[in-house]
Amino acid sequence: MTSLAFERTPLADAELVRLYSQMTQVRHLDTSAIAWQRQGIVPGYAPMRGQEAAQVGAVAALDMSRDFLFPTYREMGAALAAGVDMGEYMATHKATWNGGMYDARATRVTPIQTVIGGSALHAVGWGHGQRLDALAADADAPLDLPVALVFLGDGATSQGDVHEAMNFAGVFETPTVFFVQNNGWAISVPTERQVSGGSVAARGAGYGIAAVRVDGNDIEEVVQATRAAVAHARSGAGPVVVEAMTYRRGPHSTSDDPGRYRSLEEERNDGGPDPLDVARERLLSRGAFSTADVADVQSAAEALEERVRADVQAQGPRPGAEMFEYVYQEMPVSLREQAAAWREESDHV
Ligand SMILES: Cc1ncc(C[n+]2csc(CCOP(=O)(O)OP(=O)(O)O)c2C)c(N)n1
Repeated sequence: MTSLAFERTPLADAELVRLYSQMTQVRHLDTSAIAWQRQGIVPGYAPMRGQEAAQVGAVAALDMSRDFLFPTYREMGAALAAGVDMGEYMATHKATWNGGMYDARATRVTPIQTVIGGSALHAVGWGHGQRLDALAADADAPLDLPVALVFLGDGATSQGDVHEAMNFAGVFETPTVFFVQNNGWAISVPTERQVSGGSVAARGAGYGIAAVRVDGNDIEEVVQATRAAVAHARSGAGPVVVEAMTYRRGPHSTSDDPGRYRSLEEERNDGGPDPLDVARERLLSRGAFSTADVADVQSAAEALEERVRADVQAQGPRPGAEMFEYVYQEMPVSLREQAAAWREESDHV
């Protein structure tokens, strides 16, 4: 494996404060979203407790004015860090055909993807286009490419789509960062039952692409490694696999019962240090933060959650006719016929 080197120097205090604040908001929203599901505000949700440092840290390494993010259904923290409005994002979990209500083009965050591994191909295709555009503009200029960062789970790396994506990313040297959150599980299947070859990062060698494995509970390590990966991809040196070792500290989704495949004791022992505790202890021990600052960050997170809950509750159902819109730029005849038939049938409902 070509192992990607990265700096292990600490982040500046102000940056760590900013990232800790984001992680606290994410933790609070995540915990609340599970309660919202129980209260019937959203029909379902995919919790991400334990993955805050991985997601917030990965996005901190990007330039959201020109890079693009390809999330899965578990990337609420990444969306928040990328500046997506959380009311519009949480609409994603209201089970409408629109997905979320946020604007993918303006935010540079694609709609969430529940087809496991599917977005790896989209990210590689987008990046390939960026490279071709840059070469067409000036073939001799040093490359300074927009980068696609695609989030994957460890389970997703068992999918054919991901092998195709990594292979062609390597062949075409696309500016793609495959950011794999290895949270230990693919629903009820542990990593060791579905990833062959020792690690996900080891896959890089087979595709001739650089790879690195990092402690996903340590935000500073995640940021520094992902910055190195983004710089590598931006310069035209090709894709990178970043494997962030995390742990999914709760159920796979609000309809999963993890008690059927792991014990509470295993959950406690295997989780590793809580990423929020790691960041907070570091700030306190450096003297960059007081306990009063911790309380202020928590109050800001609570205020954000109240605003987002009010926004989500205020969103009514979407008009049925919308399901035919936004699919094609020009609606084909067959779809127009379906829309007409649907309208006729639903007229008397
Ligand atoms: C193509 C496809 N196959 C199967 C599924 C069903 N499925 C939903 S989540 C999941 C496991 C994903 O695990 P991982 O990639 O590790 O991500 P995590 O959920 O742990 O974040 C599967 C198999 C799916 N959504 N899409």
